[in-house]
Amino acid sequence: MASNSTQTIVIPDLGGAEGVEVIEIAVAVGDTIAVDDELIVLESDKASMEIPSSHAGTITAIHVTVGDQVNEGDALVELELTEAAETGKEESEEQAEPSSPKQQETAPEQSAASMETVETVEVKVPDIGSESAEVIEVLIQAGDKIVAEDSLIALESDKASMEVPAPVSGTVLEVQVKVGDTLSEGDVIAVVEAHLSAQPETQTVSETQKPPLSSEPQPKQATNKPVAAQSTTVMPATDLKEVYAGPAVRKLARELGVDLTQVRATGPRGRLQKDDLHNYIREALSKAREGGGAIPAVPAVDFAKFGEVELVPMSKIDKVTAANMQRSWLNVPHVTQFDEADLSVVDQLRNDWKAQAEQREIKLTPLAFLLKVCALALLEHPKLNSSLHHDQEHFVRKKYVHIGMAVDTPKGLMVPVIRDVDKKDLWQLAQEVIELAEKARQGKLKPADMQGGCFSISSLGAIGGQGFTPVVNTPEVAILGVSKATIKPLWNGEAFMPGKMLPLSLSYDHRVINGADAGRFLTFIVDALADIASFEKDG
Ligand code: CAO
Repeated sequence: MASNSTQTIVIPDLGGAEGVEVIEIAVAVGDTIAVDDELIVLESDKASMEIPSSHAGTITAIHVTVGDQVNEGDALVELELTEAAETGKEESEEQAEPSSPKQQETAPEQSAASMETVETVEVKVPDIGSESAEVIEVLIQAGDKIVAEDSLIALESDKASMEVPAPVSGTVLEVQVKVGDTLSEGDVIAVVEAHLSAQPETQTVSETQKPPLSSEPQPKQATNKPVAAQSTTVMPATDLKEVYAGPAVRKLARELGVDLTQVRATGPRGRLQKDDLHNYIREALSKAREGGGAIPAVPAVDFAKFGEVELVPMSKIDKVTAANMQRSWLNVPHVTQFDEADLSVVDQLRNDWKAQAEQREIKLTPLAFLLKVCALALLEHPKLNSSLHHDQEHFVRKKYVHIGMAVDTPKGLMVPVIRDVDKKDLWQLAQEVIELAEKARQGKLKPADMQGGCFSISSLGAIGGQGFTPVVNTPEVAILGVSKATIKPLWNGEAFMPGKMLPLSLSYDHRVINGADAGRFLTFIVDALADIASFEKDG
């Protein structure tokens, strides 16, 4: 249970560093965090470190923003402590430091004498804030000339990575560690012939007389793996574990589905920053727009060279339709199946119900019958009433039957959805067709009116044509194209008789539906239209 007790978490000892920049904030107001969860990432020009929380609770305020320069003791976040955290800790509601490992003042001591002295120094692992850490990179070799603060090795514990800098300037005599070694505080990293002059080379040199024989440098903490290269642009890593990025960037990459190994880092020492991620996505999108990747771009043509032209702006609907059609066409392996249905019975019924239609003031077109039989077909063939789950490992079977109907409007193609088609009678369906088509043509459809479709019908029957291949309205998996019914001679076994034949085309997503499924589905529709009188007695 959450309690109302609050705690201000402040910036801990930063090893004497001042004005350290906040480069990432890994939490947001409302987040519930545990002890040791990362709060922010700080980065000076030399090192970066994650600041973990000393308490568990819910974040109610964040006092810093990216780019702030912070010092020890600055307020970081406000936490509303969870009950467990309160009882588990003795701390009052005073300010508390995060439980970050402290960076120690471990500067080498150096002679203030005027003559340069040469001493052999064992450089040891300093206090690294955890029991042990693995060597992930060795940046020196015997014979190297180093100056104080040069990085010697990079260590990584389960929480953080850090570079261990040289405490003195000199020549490396011997390196005693290799990548993969597990080191603890006090282990010898290297033996260095230290050159100690009267003029201190760095500000970390103290005033004492002699350098210690063993020297503990100060670790430079970094989130994840630091990269030795000093260049500002680093080639993408090949392994995600090799990517040098903080938790906030990793989280963002996960949310956006970006493979961080593909992203070029521009931060200090090859650190991946949020901007790198944004640039990567921007580039990918612009490549896609230009038809990058596998799709060759269509060359721009100056049509005016060949005659007079006029530029007509695309409506919003035109643009949305273009994007949807391209997405569907590129993603869905389309197959189209054709058949013809005998519309004689439908026509007969429409004729029989003429008086009723006039009385109800509803125009009963073949479309209402098609909606009805498609709903029956979807109930009978649930594979067609499904979508591919975005995990690509499941089909989503829908227990409802909502059917979209393509409507031609002055502003472009719109597809309003008729809900629960299976539960409505022909008159209700005909009424809804009229109402939705009217709403569409007047531009009065709301987004909700066009959502939730399971299947679509595109009827060009009143316009003409003998057949077409409609594009699946993905994530639906099939669409029925309806062309113009015409009178054709039908052989009844003895003679040719006139029949009104309706051309139908069923386009389907071959990832979800195979030819046999589609064949059975379309045959069901053809049969049901011929037999509609048996289950639609009076509409
Ligand atoms: N064959 C022959 N005649 C047909 C027919 C068909 N398949 N379908 C409809 N008709 C007839 C109707 O019976 C009506 O004739 P009567 O007035 O004599 O009864 C006439 O054509 C006009 O019908 P309608 O268009 O008013 O009504 P509808 O229910 O058939 O269609 C709607 C409604 C909204 C679907 C339609 O108006 C429309 O917009 N169609 C275009 C859809 C489209 O653009 N599809 C393409 C999408 S993919 O690019």
